[in-house]
Amino acid sequence: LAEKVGLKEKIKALLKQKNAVLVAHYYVDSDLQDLAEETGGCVSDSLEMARFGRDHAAKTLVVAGVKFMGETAKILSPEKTILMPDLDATCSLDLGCDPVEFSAFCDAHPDRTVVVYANTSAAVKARADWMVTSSVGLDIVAELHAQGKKILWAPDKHLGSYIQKQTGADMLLWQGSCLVHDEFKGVELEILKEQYPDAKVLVHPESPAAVVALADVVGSTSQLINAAINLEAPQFIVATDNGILHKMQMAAPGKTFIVAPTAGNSASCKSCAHCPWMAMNGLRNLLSVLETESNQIQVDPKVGSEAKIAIDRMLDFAA
Ligand code: CIZ
Ligand code: SF4
Repeated sequence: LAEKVGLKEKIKALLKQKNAVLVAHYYVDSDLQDLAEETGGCVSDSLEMARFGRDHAAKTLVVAGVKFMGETAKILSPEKTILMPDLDATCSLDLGCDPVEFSAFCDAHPDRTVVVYANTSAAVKARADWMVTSSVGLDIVAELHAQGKKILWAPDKHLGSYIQKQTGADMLLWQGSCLVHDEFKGVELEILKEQYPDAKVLVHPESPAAVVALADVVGSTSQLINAAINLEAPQFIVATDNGILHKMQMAAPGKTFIVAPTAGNSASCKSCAHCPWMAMNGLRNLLSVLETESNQIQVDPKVGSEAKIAIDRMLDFAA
């Protein structure tokens, strides 16, 4: 504990000294979330992280999250220095959508509007017409569908088929998935619901359809946190990365939050459902990148300016 306090104090001093701000995702370690909040940074989902970083006056952004979040920050603010605690922190959706294969897929379907999820590389975003996050993806696809457009969607198949069902849009889906959300199980969730009949079920739409079907609320991380605050219930079963429980518990202290079951057992498991790449962010490597300014995110300027068109479309839509 004393070591933790010491690390936090050093990080706080360096953030100030270097005119840097810490932007953290809800899925990273609670110490990093608290630090971001205490130092005037932000703890949020990928949409709000992107906006906050772009609009903040700091010259250096430290992004505690995964690679696509650092890249998006760099694309929106090429003049800023973007640091990340570990450059190997990536995402199974990003890894599962190779830019060359993706580009060929787009070339094979030139009649479709290309909509990609934020969890992709800069090169994939550069090939897209729109980038969306889970908080606005449904509204954007609904709007494109109303305009008579056919969609090519990548990479998350569960989020894509959820949006397809909700909007009725014609969507061709890339077959990617998130290794954390893909593990939630419908049958086991039903059994857990029987044990907690008063609980409300909050589900991120990267989860399989059988899990989404049991939800009281389906939404992005921010939307699920709002539901945890606003819905009347003693318990909540939560199907998303367990990092989010920290924020939920702080925002709704009287309520109990339970992680939805994964991998073939009906009990919830607090250490399950945690992204191994989000977990690579810690106090030690955060301090080290602030000291050395190593681990700077770089994006090819041409790729970045093409990707920025797709990102700005979403930011303008969501404004
Ligand atoms: O699963 C993720 O990585 C999410 C939900 C990112 C985001 O949009 O905040
Ligand atoms: Fe990617 Fe899933 Fe990790 Fe989010 S939780 S960064 S979607 S692997």
